[in-house]
Amino acid sequence: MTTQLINTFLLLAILLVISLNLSYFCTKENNHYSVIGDARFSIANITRRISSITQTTPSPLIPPFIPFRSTFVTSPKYSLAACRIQKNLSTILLNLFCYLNTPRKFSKKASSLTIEFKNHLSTQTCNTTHATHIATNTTFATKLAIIRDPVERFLSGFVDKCIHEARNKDERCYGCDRDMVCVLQEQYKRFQLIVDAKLTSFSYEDRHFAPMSWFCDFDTETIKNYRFLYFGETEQQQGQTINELMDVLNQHGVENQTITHIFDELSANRTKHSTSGSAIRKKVGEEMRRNKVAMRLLYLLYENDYRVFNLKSPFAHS
Ligand SMILES: *[C@@H]1O[C@H](CO)[C@@H](O)[C@H](O)[C@H]1NC(C)=O
Ligand SMILES: *[C@@H]1O[C@H](CO)[C@@H](O)[C@H](O)[C@H]1NC(C)=O
Ligand SMILES: *[C@@H]1O[C@H](CO)[C@@H](O)[C@H](O)[C@H]1NC(C)=O
Ligand SMILES: *[C@@H]1O[C@H](CO)[C@@H](O)[C@H](O)[C@H]1NC(C)=O
Ligand SMILES: *[C@@H]1O[C@H](CO)[C@@H](O)[C@H](O)[C@H]1NC(C)=O
Ligand SMILES: CC(=O)N[C@H]1CO[C@H](CO)[C@@H](O)[C@@H]1O
Repeated sequence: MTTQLINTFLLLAILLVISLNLSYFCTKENNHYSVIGDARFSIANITRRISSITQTTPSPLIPPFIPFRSTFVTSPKYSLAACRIQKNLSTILLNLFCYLNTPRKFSKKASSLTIEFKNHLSTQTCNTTHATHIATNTTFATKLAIIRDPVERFLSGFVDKCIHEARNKDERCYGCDRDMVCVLQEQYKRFQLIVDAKLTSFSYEDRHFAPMSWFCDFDTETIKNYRFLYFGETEQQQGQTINELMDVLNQHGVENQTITHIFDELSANRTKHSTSGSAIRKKVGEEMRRNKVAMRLLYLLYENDYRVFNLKSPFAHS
């Protein structure tokens, strides 16, 4: 018991030192979440320390890096690939990469990346845009992953799946009938079973609520190969993410006209792809933060995501 406590404090101390040092470097960095040049603060070094500690100490936290089915999109022409984690963003990524792979097939009028665009996509192009296991493939100089605050990601999924979708499907979210603690408890049990390889088939909910570090073929080594873009909750932060994405396209030789078009599409439709502003999301979010049981379960499920991706954790500690 006491060794566990000491280990926890050690880990916290290490994380504190790392994040203090990182914040010093990050203030000068344009892209806060991309891999930092200094080897001492590489994601590999950070995750290695974490995994060496979590492996020797039995922890109630859901561990990182459990291999989970992931889908990717690629554009070999531009040496670009992306991992699709979040449902809505992943739809955008798919459309974007399909567009990159066949930009000239579309007139300006019929090329909305979102709704209209879908009707004009060539199935063949889109099929070849899909890929598996790109994390170590050197064909792609840049491998993108868009990450989001883990608790905000859960909240957004909860509102979408367990409130909106559950209206028409009683069995949705394990029949919990909008009870967040019920969903979290069930999900915690299921994730523990998955970690112990005791569950062979994954539910719709598992796929939406699994920790981000389970996707993208991430492990302590492959995570180094990714460039991370952070998708924030405010319009301003999301606008910044779109700008960073456009920079990446530019660096990879995508034509200005194509970039301009993609930029206009994403900017015009940005707010529609986030529920962060909705009244119900605000209300459920406030209830969530007041509910100690829900926050404790969220800590168990997602604290390792905060550590792995070096995001500021909302949990005081254990
Ligand atoms: C980890 O950090 C050490 C210095 O503390 C450095 O020498 C080493 O190259 C780093 N390893 C990686 C994989 O970044
Ligand atoms: C694209 O994939 C779908 C199913 O994934 C398949 O039915 C279809 O035949 C494929 N089309 C082409 C042109 O490869
Ligand atoms: C890397 O990706 C390219 C393009 O999708 C593919 O042709 C190649 O087989 C992949 N290489 C490996 C080692 O998977
Ligand atoms: C394309 O954009 C780059 C900078 O992003 C600029 O230097 C270049 O002049 C632009 N080219 C055209 C044809 O507009
Ligand atoms: C995802 O998109 C659907 C419509 O396609 C929308 O109703 C929902 O609010 C979106 N959810 C999130 C989390 O952005
Ligand atoms: C899905 C969606 O809302 N698509 C819209 C994106 O923006 C363009 C231009 O404003 C609209 O025409 C699309 O309907």
